[in-house]
Amino acid sequence: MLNRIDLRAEASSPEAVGRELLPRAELDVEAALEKVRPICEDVRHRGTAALIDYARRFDGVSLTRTRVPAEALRRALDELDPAVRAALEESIRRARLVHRAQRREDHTVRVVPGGTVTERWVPVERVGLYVPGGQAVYPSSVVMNVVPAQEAGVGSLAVTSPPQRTPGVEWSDGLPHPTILAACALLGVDEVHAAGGAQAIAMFAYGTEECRPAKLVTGPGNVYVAAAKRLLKGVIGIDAEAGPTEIAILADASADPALVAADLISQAEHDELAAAVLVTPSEVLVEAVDAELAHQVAAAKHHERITAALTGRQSCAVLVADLDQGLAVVDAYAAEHLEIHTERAAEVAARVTNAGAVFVGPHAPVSLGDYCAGSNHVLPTGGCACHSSGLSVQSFLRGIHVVEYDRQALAEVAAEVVTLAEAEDLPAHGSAVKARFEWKVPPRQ
Ligand code: HSO
Ligand code: ZN
Repeated sequence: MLNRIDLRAEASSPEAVGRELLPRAELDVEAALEKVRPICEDVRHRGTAALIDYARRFDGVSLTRTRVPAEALRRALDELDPAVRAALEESIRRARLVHRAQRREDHTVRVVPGGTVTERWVPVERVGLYVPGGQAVYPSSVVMNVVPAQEAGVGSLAVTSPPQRTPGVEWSDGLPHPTILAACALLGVDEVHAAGGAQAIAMFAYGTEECRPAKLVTGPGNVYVAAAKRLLKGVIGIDAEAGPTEIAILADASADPALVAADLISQAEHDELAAAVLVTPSEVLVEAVDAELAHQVAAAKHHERITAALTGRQSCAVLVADLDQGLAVVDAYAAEHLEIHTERAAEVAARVTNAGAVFVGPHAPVSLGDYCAGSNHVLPTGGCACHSSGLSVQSFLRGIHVVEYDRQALAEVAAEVVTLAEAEDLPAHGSAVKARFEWKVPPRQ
């Protein structure tokens, strides 16, 4: 089922296996830019009226406002299935444990006597969190966005998610999915908007009558959301342009093919463009996983979507000469999620340098991380794990350097500042320091 790529004859140095080695799904954000530009401009000028028009056009619902009434949030929580509520509560509890530990303390370094630099960690004042709708409903993404923002101390939080019709729940017509509303209520988020796609990002960037502009927007979305983030990056801060989800599995002959197949399928379930990549030195394992896939995919609820993802060019089984080469390949690929199914998995995992999150051994599937490990599931895709991290408390903080020098401490380093300023041909920089000491304004001619 998976395309085969045989790298056994290739060199295994990281330079030799570049980022482009394995194919990735093509996500044409550039093409989407032209479509989203007029939408964003429209929201900028017409605010809520534009959002209402797009909700009719793209979501097929008629709204009178975007802000979800408090009563709807309360009702969604009241009507939430108790088992789902308990599971969300556990997910929140674990996520809080991990994210609370990410908080940063301010700290002061005494550089010289009389000269200090303090790093002050300050939360972003207002944040907009995007929760996708579409093929699936993601209350878990509410948790993964809101918990780190709250733990960072963000004062003002707004969630947005596309308006929709939920069969059997008429009161929520035109609102985000009731489970999304319930998750917001559970987390104490009281500002929720019914807006999706590029127009929702524009709402956060420019603000509307109902939604004060935010300073930062986070959360995954489709290609139009990614395009709007790219377009509005100067107006509002963004976390990342999320692409289709990816799972890579580094496995040896000790791996259980049924578990490997189940985990590949679990992420292929998201999207036809999702990538499932198996990297292994064992041909026997590749055969066994393929047999398992054929069997398990047929029984899966979303088998069409899964088949499209697993047979797409972005998914493959990669044969490597040994685990060293396997590590070089997965590092070059820099997957959003990387599972290690090998002997001494923790030792192998410790050698990985590029991955959004690493899942070690047979009892840590990606699905655990998607919901209840305590880790965050908003992770870098498309190879961005080689330079970026997943969402965390840090994503919602800024470190501000506060510089305090007394006269003596400044005097002691004045010559160096002047020398460097002159070396850069910026003498006014040096003059600003000299002005504190002997320097006088040259007399008028
Ligand atoms: N695997 C997705 C997150 C998710 N899975 C949400 C299920 N619900 C991207 O990391
Ligand atoms: Zn998932």
